[in-house]
Amino acid sequence: MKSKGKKKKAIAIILGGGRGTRLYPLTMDRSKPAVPFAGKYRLVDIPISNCLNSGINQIYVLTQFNTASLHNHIVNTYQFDQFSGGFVEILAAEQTYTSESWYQGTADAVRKNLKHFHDQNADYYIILSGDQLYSMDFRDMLARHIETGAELTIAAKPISRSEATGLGIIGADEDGMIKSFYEKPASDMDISAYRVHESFMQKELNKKVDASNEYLASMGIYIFNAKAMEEMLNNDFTDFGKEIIPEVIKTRPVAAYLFDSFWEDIGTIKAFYECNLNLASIAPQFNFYNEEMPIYTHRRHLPATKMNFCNISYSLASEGSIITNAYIVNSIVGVRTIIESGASLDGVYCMGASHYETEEERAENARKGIPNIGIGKGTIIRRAIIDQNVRIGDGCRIGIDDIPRPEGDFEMYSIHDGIIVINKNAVIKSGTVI
Ligand code: ADQ
Ligand code: ADP
Repeated sequence: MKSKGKKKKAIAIILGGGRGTRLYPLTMDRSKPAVPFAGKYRLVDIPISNCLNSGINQIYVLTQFNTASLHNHIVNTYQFDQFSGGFVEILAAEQTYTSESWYQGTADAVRKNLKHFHDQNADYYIILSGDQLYSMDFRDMLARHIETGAELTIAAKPISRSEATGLGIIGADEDGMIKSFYEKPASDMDISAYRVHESFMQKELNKKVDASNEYLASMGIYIFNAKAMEEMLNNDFTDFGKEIIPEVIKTRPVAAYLFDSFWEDIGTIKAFYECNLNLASIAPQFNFYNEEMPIYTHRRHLPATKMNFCNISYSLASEGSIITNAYIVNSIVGVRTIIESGASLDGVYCMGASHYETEEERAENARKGIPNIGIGKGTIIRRAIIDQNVRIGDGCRIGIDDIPRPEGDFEMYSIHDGIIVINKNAVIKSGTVI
């Protein structure tokens, strides 16, 4: 029998975050991939689900430190049968905040783990960001990577000039081969030389170029030929966007893969907050209801949410919650959230709780004078993120009164871009005004 040769193999490497300063304080006690998202998911569920939906089941998650919540989530959620060869493995730089051996950047994180990847004997490495919301079949991107003969393919989203500032801008020729690249141009910089080729846009997306789509942004999603990537990392460069890409396009074939569906970087408090709340709107930009591209998460075996005398609209309620006589609008109620009578939420992402308190624990809380986990009676909250296991007492007013709210990190909460973030496990006494 004639051999067909070795089947080509791709493995995925998810960049799980640097020091996590942009999502602080959500990353104070946990690594970024474990940040709760959309009421019942964790951020890492998005890239992992995209991989699984694309037939890729060998997945590494690179993170600075492996927190219990990330470990539990991965171990409890992603289980593969022994014949599939599938795994999701966390590769953490260090367990502590003070170590010098932290990953210095995205390329450094990949380089420090090359041995693990090399041992997999893969043909392609798919590098993904850990803080983006999108749904993509990486097989399409891989097909383009193979068709163009590129050593590196970068997923590219057509954007307007005003969107270009925080992103890597790609200059491609009429065949979509990348000839220039500029990481995060200032808003007043002239980038007209990077304007997308009319014929490339027409051929790939069957669209005309106009002001809304005239530049191509790197989505931070890369497919490398395995051997080429190992060569490209054989230096001291620490970052893909800042150093590796601008360098390799000078000498190697690098292609752009156009992606024109919803894609959003959610790596800042503001973007994270807005993206979450958008999911609760009437016509969300991201479709969680697509059965062909499901987003997977931990099966918790929780009861359905109970609602008594509630007025709830433009909101999502995750399983296992108990909501009594509450007014909730433009909000997400995360798993196991207890909301007491008379509470009112507007523009709130409430992440919920990791467990229910027992009767004994609640009696103990009463003795100590601390609120139970959840949101107390008559408390009103607007424009806030409530992290997990937070105890908010009765009659609190958060984000309601016309008072000065300086930005910054405080003992129990932070304020970033006008969004109040109540820290994980925080205790907010009855009557507190923030
Ligand atoms: P940024 O997202 O700004 O730009 P970066 O901060 O390098 O780039 O983060 C990329 C991903 O890697 C993120 O998911 C981040 O959490 C993770 N990451 C960062 N440092 C890490 C580290 N030390 N260890 C592990 N993971 C780490 C990039 C590209 C741009 C592109 C945007 C698209 O550089 O060209 O336009 O992504 O969002
Ligand atoms: P989820 O299962 O909803 O994703 P987490 O992974 O954050 O939530 O946490 C669930 C875990 O919380 C449980 O598996 C359990 O180990 C832990 N847990 C249970 N009771 C407590 C408790 N009293 N305090 C802290 N953590 C608890």
